[in-house]
Amino acid sequence: MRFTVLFRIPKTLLSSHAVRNYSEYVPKALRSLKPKSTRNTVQYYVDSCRVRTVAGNGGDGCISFLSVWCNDQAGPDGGDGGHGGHVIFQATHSKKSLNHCKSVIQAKHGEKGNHKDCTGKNAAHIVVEVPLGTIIRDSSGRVVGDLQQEGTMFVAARGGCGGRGNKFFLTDTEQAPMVAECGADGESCHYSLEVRSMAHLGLIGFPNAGKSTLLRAVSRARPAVAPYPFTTLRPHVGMIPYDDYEQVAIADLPGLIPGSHKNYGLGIQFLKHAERCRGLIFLLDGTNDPRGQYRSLSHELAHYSEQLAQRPRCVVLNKTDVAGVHHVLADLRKTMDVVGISAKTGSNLGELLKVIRRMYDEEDDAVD
Ligand SMILES: Nc1nc2c(ncn2[C@@H]2O[C@H](COP(=O)(O)OP(=O)(O)O)[C@@H](O)[C@H]2O)c(=O)[nH]1
Ligand SMILES: [Mg+2]
Repeated sequence: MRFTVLFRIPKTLLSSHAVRNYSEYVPKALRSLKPKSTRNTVQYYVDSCRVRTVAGNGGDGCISFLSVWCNDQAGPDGGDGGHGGHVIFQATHSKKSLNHCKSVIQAKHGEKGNHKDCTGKNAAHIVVEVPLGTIIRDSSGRVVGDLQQEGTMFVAARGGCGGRGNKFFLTDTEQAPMVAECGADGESCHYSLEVRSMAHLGLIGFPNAGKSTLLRAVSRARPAVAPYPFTTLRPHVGMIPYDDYEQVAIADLPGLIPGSHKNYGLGIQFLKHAERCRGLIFLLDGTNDPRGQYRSLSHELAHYSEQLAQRPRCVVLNKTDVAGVHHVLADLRKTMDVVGISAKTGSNLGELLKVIRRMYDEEDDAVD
């Protein structure tokens, strides 16, 4: 007796072994059909900008007379206008740059007053968050605000007051006042904002000295590290915790190269972040003429600001793990106090942390 097969074998089963003989069949690479994004993903670090702040105008008061079915002349009922919104800068630690600041910041106008004594709505204030340590200058360059503490506010433009409606002008002698106030104009001001990182000590050194590596080794900050100059494109601040619950903030200030004061490389734009530091740590690369580096760094600093060059400093020689650097260290120690460390392997970091703490305490006493 013969049976006929009544079902079909699925193609996928058929192809499982017979076709997948890899000596003949080479799988085809799939090409992604989705086009690459054309969005510009480069992010710039903005630490200074000019803004125009325009506050809202106040709403006008209303002229109106109430008339109801049993009383045609029920008196004036024009409401007051609402107040215009302010523009306010507020310091917060959650912002690190001024990238988000628009060039014109405009608050809304207050609403007009209405009949039946309806007061116009006040406009909401616009609060722009800026990083801690933002300095605000007016158009003449005078410092008008310095936001150093969390939550500190600066009213950059005051909103106009709302005008009063004709109900306000009702008196015994004037029962039908045909007068109401216009809302006042909001202020319009120009400011320049500038961020200066808030750190106790600043790390200064030429590219590849190991500033970012050191900051990563002693704190939880994560600046990029690579063996080429300008890896770090913005200042990073790291906190070093001590066992008496004191924290010392250290800033990695990038972009300094010989000739920076003549605007070579990134120029000295980031050195202004060092102005708030109480002390400076000179980080020298032990493999590349540290004495020359120290001289050159002092020269750049003196050209930027005499005051900054006078700040307390400590000299640190990095890369002591590389052969021969110990001799360089011994040679340097003949003329100045130097701490030798290796940021990469973490050797002698304890000594450096002690020096940092001593510098911090001395400056703390000086400030008090
Ligand atoms: N051998 C050695 N290499 C280091 C040390 N510290 C940093 N480096 C290397 O130096 C290069 C530059 O470091 P980086 O931290 O980016 O320097 P920055 O430009 O000063 O921030 C990197 O390749 C690091 O791995 C160190 O203590 N020993
Ligand atoms: Mg770096």
